[in-house]
Amino acid sequence: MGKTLAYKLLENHLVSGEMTPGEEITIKIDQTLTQDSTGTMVYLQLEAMDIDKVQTELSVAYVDHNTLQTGFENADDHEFIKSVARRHGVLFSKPGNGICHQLHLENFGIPGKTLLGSDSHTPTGGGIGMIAIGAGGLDVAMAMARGTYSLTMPEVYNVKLTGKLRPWVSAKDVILYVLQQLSVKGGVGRIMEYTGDGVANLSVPDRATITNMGAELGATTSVFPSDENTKAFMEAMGRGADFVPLAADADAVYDGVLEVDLSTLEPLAAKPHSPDNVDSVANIGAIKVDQVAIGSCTNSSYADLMKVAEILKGRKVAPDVSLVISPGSSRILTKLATNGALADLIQAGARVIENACGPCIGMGQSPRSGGVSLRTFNRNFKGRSGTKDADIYLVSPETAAYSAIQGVLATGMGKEDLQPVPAAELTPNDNFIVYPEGTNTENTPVQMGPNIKPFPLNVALGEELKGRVAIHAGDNITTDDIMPSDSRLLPYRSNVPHLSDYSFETIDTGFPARCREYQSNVIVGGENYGQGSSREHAALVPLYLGVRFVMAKSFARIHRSNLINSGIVPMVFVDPSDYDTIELGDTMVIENALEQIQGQEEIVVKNITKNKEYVMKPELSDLEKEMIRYGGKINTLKAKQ
Ligand code: MIC
Ligand code: SF4
Repeated sequence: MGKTLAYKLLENHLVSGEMTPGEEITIKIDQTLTQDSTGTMVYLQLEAMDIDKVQTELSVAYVDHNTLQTGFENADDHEFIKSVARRHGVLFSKPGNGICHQLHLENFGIPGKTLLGSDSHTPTGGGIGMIAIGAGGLDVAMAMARGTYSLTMPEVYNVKLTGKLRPWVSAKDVILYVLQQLSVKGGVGRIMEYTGDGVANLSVPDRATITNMGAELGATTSVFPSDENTKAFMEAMGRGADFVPLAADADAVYDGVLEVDLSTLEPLAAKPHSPDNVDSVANIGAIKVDQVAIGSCTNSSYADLMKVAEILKGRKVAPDVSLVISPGSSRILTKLATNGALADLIQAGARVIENACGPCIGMGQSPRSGGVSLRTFNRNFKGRSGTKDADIYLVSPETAAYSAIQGVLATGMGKEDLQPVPAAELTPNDNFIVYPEGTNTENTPVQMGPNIKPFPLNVALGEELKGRVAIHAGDNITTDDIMPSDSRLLPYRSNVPHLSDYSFETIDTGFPARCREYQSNVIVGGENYGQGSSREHAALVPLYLGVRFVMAKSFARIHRSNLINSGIVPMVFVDPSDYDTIELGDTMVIENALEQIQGQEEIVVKNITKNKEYVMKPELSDLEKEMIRYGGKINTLKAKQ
């Protein structure tokens, strides 16, 4: 029986465990990346582990999220990260260099290697045949300290591509189509592996757009083969020597398949407020647009921005539209500046902003109240733009640029020609990277600004776990709901006490006060609880607010791990209809908690208020049970030292 590419790459890195879906495996991690909004926590945790040099082949600390610097907080965080990076042999990418995932593809990614990143869109690296996985900060800190990562062996799901995209249809439409078919939980417990004749018709930036948004499917990661297009990309980045050809066996067997004929796809859009709420641009119709935002780790490549420049050249952004463009990297912006495309963008009326995440994470450029914003980004969760009542649509760069001119949602398909963008070499720019060179780097003093507060720690599991239901939430609750992020809050990513006042702000402003009143708390959620980002603040803030366990219909992968790393028990309803019988304020208790959680597959949670009993499954591996027992990962490490 032939092997899938994902299986081969994992097998090459296997340290322990059986490679059967659902079993826990430990793999060697070759590279790690962090970004600044999760990075401060990662490096605080790394410091707590008391190591000298990192154990990976390469670790990079990027600064791309918190670049507004409206006060001292962000700049202090940057200094902190830079000092710890130097101390432990980590490369530091200065703010302004670009977005971590784009930069990693350009500068450091290598086909066949493993990459663990403290950001959910780390699977962008799957575009060049890496096994690139997003994880919580503590897992990334551990990977730096030990060079390994443990995960549940996923199934490998095949997306088989045939045909060729038509002009005005792009990689973004491919992944929006997959999301429409499979939904935001369609990838949970899976690696999405792309194969078929159609693969050869997609460039690396196209593939990276698709693997990037595999995060929105909830997938563990996504991967493309490494082929002639990969070679061309690596050469254009000045790294031809790093190319390695990789593919699945011809007779590889998959756990499921979705066939996509690229030549039949049309321009699509994800409507508010979920990336899988997809319809065609034609069906949605010519809705009036207030803002168009082009960029993010999904669609800020050189090819994307050149398509945008071609569409805008010699034309004018509609009077009622604000068009904002954030290039993915310093290399890309340099190329646009030297070939004249930047002038075309500005001349048309575009606002070109810093090479960073920017509006994608609500760091500036919030749309007007009740406004409509078309974005080439990957998430359109309610409130994420910084404007609670704005309607965000996710679209391709082609659709975004054409709509910016028309002032309404529109595609140029069938109306205008659009030429493919020829590949171009992007001159390397090392001047934004600080290398940890020299002797005695381990003596570099750690720079801690006053905004950096210690992270909360749980306590060992007691005989009884008891708490009151502080929120009864619905399906697909995002980490943006649990711990919102925007220009007000992102500067406080190293200050959990401050963040705690805003938890669940978008859906229930009473949550923090209720938690403080009850003191010991329970969260109840629906399907896919904790989807979205890797931010462990969505676990650390509830921990700080006294949350002891979470009862849900199902969990998203990274958030579930973050809860366990914090010593909070995630549990799944055996009978999902139990969910409906629970109300806010109910008192829940797990008797003999230690014995039940450590020993049994199914445990009983008593609802004392309603006099009911619920059978729940914690579904914990042996390592996870240990973490719950000691009260989280850090406490486990300490206990076992
Ligand atoms: C996001 O896109 O939501 C983020 C901001 O990049 C997060 C990380 C974070 O919350 O810092 C992610 O995707 O993991
Ligand atoms: Fe940055 Fe947005 Fe990508 Fe997250 S999704 S890494 S905020 S660009």
